[in-house]
Amino acid sequence: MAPLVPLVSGPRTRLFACLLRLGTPPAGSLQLHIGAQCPEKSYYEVLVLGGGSGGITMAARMKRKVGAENVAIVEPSERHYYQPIWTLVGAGAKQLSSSSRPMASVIPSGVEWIRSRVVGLNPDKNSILTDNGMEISYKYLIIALGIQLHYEKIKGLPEGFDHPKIGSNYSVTTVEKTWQALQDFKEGNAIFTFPNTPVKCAGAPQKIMYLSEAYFRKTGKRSKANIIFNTSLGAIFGVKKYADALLEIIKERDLTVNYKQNLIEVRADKQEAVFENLDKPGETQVISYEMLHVTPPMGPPDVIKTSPVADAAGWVDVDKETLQHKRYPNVFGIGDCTSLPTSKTAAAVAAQSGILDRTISLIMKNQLPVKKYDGYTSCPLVTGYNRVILAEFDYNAQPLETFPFNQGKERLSMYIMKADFMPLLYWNMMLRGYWGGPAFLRKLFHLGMS
Ligand code: FAD
Ligand code: UQ1
Repeated sequence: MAPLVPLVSGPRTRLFACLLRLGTPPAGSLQLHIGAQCPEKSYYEVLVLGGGSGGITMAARMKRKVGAENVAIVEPSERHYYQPIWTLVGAGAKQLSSSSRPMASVIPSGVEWIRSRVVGLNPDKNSILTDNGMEISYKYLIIALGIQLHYEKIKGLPEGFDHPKIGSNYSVTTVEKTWQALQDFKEGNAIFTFPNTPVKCAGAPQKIMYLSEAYFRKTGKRSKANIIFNTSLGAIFGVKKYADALLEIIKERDLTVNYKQNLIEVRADKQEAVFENLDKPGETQVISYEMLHVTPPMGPPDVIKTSPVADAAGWVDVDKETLQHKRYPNVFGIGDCTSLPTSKTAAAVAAQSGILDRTISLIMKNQLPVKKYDGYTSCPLVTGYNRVILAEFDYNAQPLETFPFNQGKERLSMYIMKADFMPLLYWNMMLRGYWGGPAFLRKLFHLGMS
């Protein structure tokens, strides 16, 4: 383990080079909140990689701990996205504009926003590299780079999205195409896919199927639609209680589920999808579609995969209880980019943020981390325009329900929570570092029994 000392000469030289490359900015333009491509400093006590759900949440918490001037976030995107609402955008129940805000507005005030892409991690030197040639060093590093989408691993994509009848709720550029395809639907197969990789929000690929079915019913097209869920997995959901409830709905609504079917090609000009049978290598099936919803293959961000912080599969190799890196004690991970063996969701990020806050506080005081993450995650399974089954579970795939009623049932109250209450909680509490998940509510509702 390298000593925790800031770099001095190298980064300063590079900071100068960065300023030269970009030209002299107008006075004051390197201010926080506009975001700076050349950071004000080359060393931060806490450096956060990624300004998504985990990055902003942790920066807000770290600001309270060490002061805003000692925290920086490296993030190239101009906008911050609340991705969970894309399920409803794809179904026409919410506007895409409601899902994002300027990045500047969610960076905690006083925290520096370094508007660059991370291209290298060097944990042995306590530094990272950015795409504009900056080397930034840190005392503590929090990695929150999310999961990478790989539409290009499906032959015919992403260019196939230029054709009609195809959409994907997983990307800001394709989510409205789902809603368009739904409205354009006339007669034929509506196909929904689940790839042969880990994904974020494992329920989302099927939520849009239930919403589409409800839309077809509402618009009198249901009898003309053959609805098919082709999944690479061998089960509908990883937690038995919710899987049983979903299989009931699937039967009731006459939906077809084919297991171990992996989308490998889209011939968008002919409206054909090609699937490989994962149980019979080499066997493929071509299905014509009138509507196709693609959940892309996903994987760890390239920059992590090729760095020393990765595990064998490419994820940030953290302890599953403390979120501290297994080999670099001043490095931590949160969210979709980590090796944590739980379902990758914003709800999980919320719960992880409380644990990580506590872990880092103790490490900063040279004490051992004590608080243990139980793998809490949640997936509001939207099963219609006013119905949600609220799945909540832990590392052991055991239900860990917040409310004092059976969450395995479809409920209007849980739909309202997902569609209207969650966004408020996210923007106003979680991103400000005040929401560490519903464990306290669970204890309250269950009178301290769980
Ligand atoms: P993200 O929020 O994705 O943030 C990663 C950030 O890293 C991004 O801002 C990105 O620009 C930045 N970044 C990437 N590469 C670099 C780089 N090289 N350098 C610098 N920055 C970089 N969760 C729920 O809890 N409930 C739901 O109902 C739900 N539904 C979902 C539905 C859909 C369709 C989708 C797509 C997601 C859903 N999720 C849901 C999942 C949730 O959005 C993610 O799990 C959550 O956003 C993960 O947070 P994160 O910080 O790990 O990653
Ligand atoms: C949650 O905490 C969270 O993060 C803000 C979500 O992401 C959008 C969720 O979808 C859910 C369900 C939770 C859990 C919160 C409660 C009140 C059960």
